[in-house]
Amino acid sequence: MNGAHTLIRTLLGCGVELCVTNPGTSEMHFVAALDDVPEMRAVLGLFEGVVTGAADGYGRMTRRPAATLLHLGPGLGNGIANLHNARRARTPVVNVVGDHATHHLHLDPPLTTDIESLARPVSRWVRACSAPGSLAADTVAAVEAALGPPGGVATLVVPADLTWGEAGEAMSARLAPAPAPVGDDAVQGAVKALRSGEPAAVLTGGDAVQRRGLVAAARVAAATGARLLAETFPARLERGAGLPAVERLGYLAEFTLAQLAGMRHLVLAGAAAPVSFFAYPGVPGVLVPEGCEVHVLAGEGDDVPGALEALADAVGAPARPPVAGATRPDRPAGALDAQTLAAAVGALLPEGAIVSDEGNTAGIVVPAMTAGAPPHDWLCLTGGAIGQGMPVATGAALACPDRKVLNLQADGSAMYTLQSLWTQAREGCDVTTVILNNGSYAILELELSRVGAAPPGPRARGMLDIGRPALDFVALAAGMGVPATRATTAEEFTDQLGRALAAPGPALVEAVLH
Ligand SMILES: Cc1ncc(C[n+]2csc(CCOP(=O)(O)OP(=O)(O)O)c2C)c(N)n1
Ligand SMILES: [Mg+2]
Repeated sequence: MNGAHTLIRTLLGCGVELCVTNPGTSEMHFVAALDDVPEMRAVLGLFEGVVTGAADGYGRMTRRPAATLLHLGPGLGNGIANLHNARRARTPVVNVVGDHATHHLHLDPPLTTDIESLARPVSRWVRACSAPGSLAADTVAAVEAALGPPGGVATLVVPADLTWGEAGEAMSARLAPAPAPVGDDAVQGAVKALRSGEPAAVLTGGDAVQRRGLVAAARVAAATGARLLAETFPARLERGAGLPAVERLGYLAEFTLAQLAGMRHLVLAGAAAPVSFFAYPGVPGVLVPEGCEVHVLAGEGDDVPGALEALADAVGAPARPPVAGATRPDRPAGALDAQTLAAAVGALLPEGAIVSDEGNTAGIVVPAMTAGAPPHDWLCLTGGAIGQGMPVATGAALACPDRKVLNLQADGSAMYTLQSLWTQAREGCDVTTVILNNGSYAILELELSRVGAAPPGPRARGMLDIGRPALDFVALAAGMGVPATRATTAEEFTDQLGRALAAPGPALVEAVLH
């Protein structure tokens, strides 16, 4: 038993059962030890953004961390965008980064870099193991830090010599840190605001947008007439027929301003007060309207569903709130565009599906068209760093092998972490990927005009056009072992989506949009 065994067995002893890896020479003892510890599932990603995004998707669904295994600073650097999204999603992740052996580091060999500085902005906890005797305790501390409410990325840097030498016994710990209960002051403050008779809204986020929190928030809304809202990009939203419907704030500042217009009270439950994603000339950054008072019912790390239940009881709310009815759009016909694509998804979304949504502009109407579909989960682009959808879909499928994962995937964002398909094929992940192929960075065409830049000339347009040459997603998927078809009409798309959803295992449908 060497340090690698100690590390892996301690992870297992703390409930970490999946390790998503992209290893290098400094992680070879970890890799070798995997054969001795078959209880640890090990999954290979062919790029670190796949690894970190898959850990995020897994953690969003299980609320238990997966471990990563990354190769020194450059490997971590490649994985940072999706660690950023995981941080914004408050997902527990144990981010294991290998380093050179302690006695080798001072030679400054080519792969040497400042790993901790790279890790810090995306991690709530960073520790470099420095002694074999503390490897097990450091690993327990990493899992504890990842799980600490509301959850986050804990980075453990492990020098190679600690994995090949003796590091003592593995440890185990039952870690289930509880969120902090919310004080009565906060509840009473919200009661007062919601009973004021003035227009009010409850803005939910974090774990307030899963069943328990949503039911409580909808009870509050039913009792007080407050508007029920959710943050723009929730990490995991439970929705569909039988669940309370919640309106998400819009991505564009103007939309959010319109949604909040006239509000005098905004009660925050697990969400931050809304701000604009970007600054635009003449558009405010803070999106809380003037004259609207913000009341924090429960914040990050608090027991948000518990606080909402206390609030619901305090306002004498009915036990059962109104819920979304079961309705589906008809199967669409005609041209394949954002509208008909959304109708097809609404007509076919299976019960219990997990939707990894990186549909971007072309996916904008899918939420409305699936509001009455059977209950499902919706995973959003929490941190705005694109290239999340395919890895998160992969991790969600690893977490929930008995559920169908539907990845709504815009073409430009797909090209960041397309290698996810290979992992899906190798692991038999039950993921249907829909590529929304509009041949463009369409959102940036819109943003270009919104920021007040000069009208685009041919060179500027060339930076936003990804249709020259046209990407062939059917061929790209086939090249990674995922069966794929291409649809150019609504009828073709609906047929192909139905077939992909009916068959187990990975499949891809390329929707060529008009
Ligand atoms: C990591 C990262 N790089 C770049 C961007 C800037 N960016 C935002 S949207 C976008 C293009 C999205 O294109 P696509 O996924 O095809 O969606 P569409 O806009 O066409 O709906 C880019 C490059 C980003 N948000 N994150
Ligand atoms: Mg696009």
